[in-house]
Amino acid sequence: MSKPLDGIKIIDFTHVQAGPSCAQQLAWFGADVIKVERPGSGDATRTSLRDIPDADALYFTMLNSNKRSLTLDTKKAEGKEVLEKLIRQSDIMIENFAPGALDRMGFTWEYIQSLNPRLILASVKGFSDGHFYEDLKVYDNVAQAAGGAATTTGFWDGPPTISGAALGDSNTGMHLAIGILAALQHRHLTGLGQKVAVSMQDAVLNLCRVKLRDQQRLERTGVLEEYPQYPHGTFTDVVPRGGNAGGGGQPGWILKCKGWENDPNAYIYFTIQGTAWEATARAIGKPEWVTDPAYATAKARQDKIFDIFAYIETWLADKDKFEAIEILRKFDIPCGPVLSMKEIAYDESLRRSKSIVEVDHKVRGKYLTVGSPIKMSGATVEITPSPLLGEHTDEVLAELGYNATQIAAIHSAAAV
Ligand code: CAO
Repeated sequence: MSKPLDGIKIIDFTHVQAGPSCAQQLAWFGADVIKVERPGSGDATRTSLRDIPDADALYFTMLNSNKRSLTLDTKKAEGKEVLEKLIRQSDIMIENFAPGALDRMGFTWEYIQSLNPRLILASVKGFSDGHFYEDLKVYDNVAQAAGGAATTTGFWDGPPTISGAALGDSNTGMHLAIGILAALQHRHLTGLGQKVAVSMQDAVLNLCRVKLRDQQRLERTGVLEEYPQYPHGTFTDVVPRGGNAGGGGQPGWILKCKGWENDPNAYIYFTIQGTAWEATARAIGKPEWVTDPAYATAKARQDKIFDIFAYIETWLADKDKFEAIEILRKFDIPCGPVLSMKEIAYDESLRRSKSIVEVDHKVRGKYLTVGSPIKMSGATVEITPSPLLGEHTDEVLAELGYNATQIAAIHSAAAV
């Protein structure tokens, strides 16, 4: 079966997570992705948080599947020449080095365009060009802090909190992939490549847009009715942390189920959907709340929403999270279990949908990784293991037209 990006060649000049996640997604769509790494060391994630001595760490293997690895010292003349050849023959180059690093290497946007005007150059930086902090090196958590995620995550009596989801990293990578695909389509129309840039701060902010909504509502009305602070607490002029409240106007919270005393994940997320109140009241054994004026409308329930959640927790006390969902799903109530990473790793549904797959790596053996979250009827994604450092160097150099003697010379120059 053909793949959407068959025939597209990508130079993956990225490292750590934000850039690699983007290039990996495009590899899953069928692009030929050549990861360019520094000889001897490669992407720092090959050795970060290793669980098996001398084997590429999971951090690397889970972000670099379906790629080939080419080692090149792009600060040396021999390496630069190879990179130039690659640029001439490729469709896309993705990079996420520190601000200015590519220019310092000699590969300015102007120079890249002169080598190949059809090439799309896609970059991740912490902050946008021209931003006050444009020169900063940035990892995920800084972007979460600067993009609105940290200030709005956690509880009102605790500090700003970082999400476990890589909002600054893989999320930025996915934004970049969208930009690249749009630029590819634009190239069909114009024949020209362009520069696509996504800052990690912007990518986080894009996911925090409802909090920017709330800032404006707060400034206009002084309160945010769906937040736990309303109506009993107080508001300042800044959007507060809302704990586990839902952001869409339907009250929701994380509720304890049977076993919560010993199991940190014995919880469900429960939403009291306005239109499902009758079903909700019946499901939790309070049919009288359907007609009782103190509970019948969302407005009437507002000042006692946490009493209602507390009651639902007493109803949940003899049901584990899966039993609770089995009951609630029959009433069409929007809800779901809090799943631990262990439950997710062994979840049969996720294995069936290939959202979690097992792959066999030459050195480390079998490991789990995520599959493509994007499913397409016209193409399937087979996840292949990540490459060893430089595994495809000779193969790629030969494809670029180098003969055995020239390849040997490139290797010895890199070793010096
Ligand atoms: N050959 C020769 N030199 C190479 C090379 C290669 N194949 N690959 C990289 N280098 C060089 C770079 O040119 C750079 O050299 P200079 O400092 O002399 O310009 C050097 O390696 C270090 O690159 P770096 O500054 O990007 O790496 P770092 O580990 O110091 O910083 C990071 C890492 C992620 C903080 C930084 O790259 C960054 O801010 N990137 C942009 C934002 C980003 O993507 N962050 C998310 C990372 S995922 O959490």
